[in-house]
Amino acid sequence: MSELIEQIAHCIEFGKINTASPYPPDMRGQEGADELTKKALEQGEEPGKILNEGMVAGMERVGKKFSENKVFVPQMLMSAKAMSTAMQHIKPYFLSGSVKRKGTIIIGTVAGDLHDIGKNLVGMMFEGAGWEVIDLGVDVNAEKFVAALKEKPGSSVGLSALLTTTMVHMENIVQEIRKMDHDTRILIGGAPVNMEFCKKIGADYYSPDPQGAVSYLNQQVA
Ligand code: B1M
Repeated sequence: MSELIEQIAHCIEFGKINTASPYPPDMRGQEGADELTKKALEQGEEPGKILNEGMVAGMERVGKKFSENKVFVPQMLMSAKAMSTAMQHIKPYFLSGSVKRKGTIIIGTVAGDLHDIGKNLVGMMFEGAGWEVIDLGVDVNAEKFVAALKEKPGSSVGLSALLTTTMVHMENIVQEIRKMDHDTRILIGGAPVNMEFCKKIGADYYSPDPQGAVSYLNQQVA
């Protein structure tokens, strides 16, 4: 891995957003995820590599430390802020610019859950693959998904959950959507869910990553 990508992972892990950010104190005055990501792109590093080996890797490290009680919610928040700031630089590389859309996908992080980084990546990849994306944000309940579907009938739906306590809300959301339109394609993703859970709640497809979700829907409309 290039040194620059490792530095990006380090900044995400320790929540170093940019040079101006005083946090963490021992990195004061140093470049953060913001400047380093820009620099990596300028030096020709591949955006997918920066994302997966830099940003996502840094996030995994902070998650592991949180599990081990070595860091707490404020540190995770700083890491999340560093990651979303850096993502702004790589986003344009994932957007196709094509005007003809393959269809619409309504995405959201389910009720009770505020984790949006994975969901945002999913949205970004779909946009890049030529889909219109309606992003309902975080903490989205069944009513909001159904209302969005009524506004845009025929759309597919993508649900994200990062907590074992919120993945259970997916079932209710799937049921309410099916009541309205039985044929809506519903995809789920997020760390605690899997294909078995997907089948159990009556969703159509589970993907561990955004690319898998995009490939699935692309195949459905091909
Ligand atoms: Co939270 N958090 N968090 N957190 N957090 C986790 C998820 C946790 C695993 C940490 C840990 O214990 N190791 C743990 C969950 C345990 C569990 O339920 N099994 C946890 C916890 C416990 C909590 C709180 C309860 C902590 C507390 O308050 N005591 C709290 C809950 C708040 C709430 O939601 N109501 C909380 C809060 C937060 C912050 C707000 C501080 C922050 C989120 C900020 C934000 O998102 N804007 C945060 C963070 C950053 C994390 C970790 C460290 C990183 C999550 C992340 O962004 N990963 C996380 C630990 C970890 O994941 N290692 C953790 C990077 C992202 C790219 O990956 O979101 O998995 P991910 O998305 C992936 C795939 O899952 C997939 O594609 C993405 C790219 O590969 N994917 C899909 C996701 N959705 C998809 C949908 C698809 C397809 C693929 O199709 C539709």
